[in-house]
Amino acid sequence: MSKPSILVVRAIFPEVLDKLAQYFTVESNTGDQDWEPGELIQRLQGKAGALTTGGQRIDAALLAACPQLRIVANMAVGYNNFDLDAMTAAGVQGTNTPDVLSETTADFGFALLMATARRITESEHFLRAGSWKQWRYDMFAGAEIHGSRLGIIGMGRIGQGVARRGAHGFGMEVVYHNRSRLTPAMEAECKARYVSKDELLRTADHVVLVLPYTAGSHHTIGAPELALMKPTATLVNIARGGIVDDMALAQALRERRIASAGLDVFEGEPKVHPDLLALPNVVLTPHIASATVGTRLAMANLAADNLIAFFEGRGLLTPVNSPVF
Ligand code: 8YV
Repeated sequence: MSKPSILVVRAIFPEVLDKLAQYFTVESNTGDQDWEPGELIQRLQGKAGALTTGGQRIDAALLAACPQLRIVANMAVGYNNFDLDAMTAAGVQGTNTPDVLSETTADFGFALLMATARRITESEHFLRAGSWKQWRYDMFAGAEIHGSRLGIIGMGRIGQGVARRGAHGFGMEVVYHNRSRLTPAMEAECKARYVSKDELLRTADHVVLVLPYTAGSHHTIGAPELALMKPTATLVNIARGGIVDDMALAQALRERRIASAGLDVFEGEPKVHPDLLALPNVVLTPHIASATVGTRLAMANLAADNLIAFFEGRGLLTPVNSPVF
């Protein structure tokens, strides 16, 4: 029997491509440049499966043009690049890569929080520029981490990881806001207390965003929310671009209405709002929260294993919809 054909839309680990080649006829993106939607559609012709990396929109127009497509395995936990209703209606399975990246991403969230509150990159730029001439009592004096109040919006697996680090590692008082409350046992494990979004924004010393991007979470943090925050507060976004109104944030940072921000994700990335690039009190990283070798390999393997399971007719590991076939 001939192997099903699949498309791998960006470069991934060679060993994962080798594994896929045992089960499929694989076309991969050897140039590793993002394909325009038209080229993606053209390359998907005759493909029954695709491995995507989160940046490729799978919508009704693409699905209509690719009737042979049966499964799209996203190498990302977030799947806002999927029009899930359109996929389900078209009978196309979607999968993602939860769990394998949670702790690594929580580590990064904490690293970004610390770099931002303690002004690490700003002070490094100062040093590299040769500007360090003498000690000064308030030189790069930042905000306290230990003993401060950490507010987490979005309390899934990654949010809980950030909470545990803050509460157990740094003695922070953790408050959170989420669509649904955690069970009392989970709240106890994270030492986290549920509060309203307004209370969180008004009282937290540091706010970390870890919620999924949906139409409902667009601009969760805009000018009105920034106005509620303490002028000494830090804002960290490791979730998705679009959850923060980047223009409103740049204005708040410029006017010192909040102290600083750490951003790993941006509206319209890889473009970054030029106002953010011009500010000293923001730490900017290129969407690397899950980027350790081990975690990225685990993500690629999980996406590949979903494809293999699907075509072998076995249960999917991490499905995100239930189309009727
Ligand atoms: C991915 C992420 O690296 O998993 C996610 O949702 O944001 C990252 O871990 C990214 O989506 C790849 O495009």
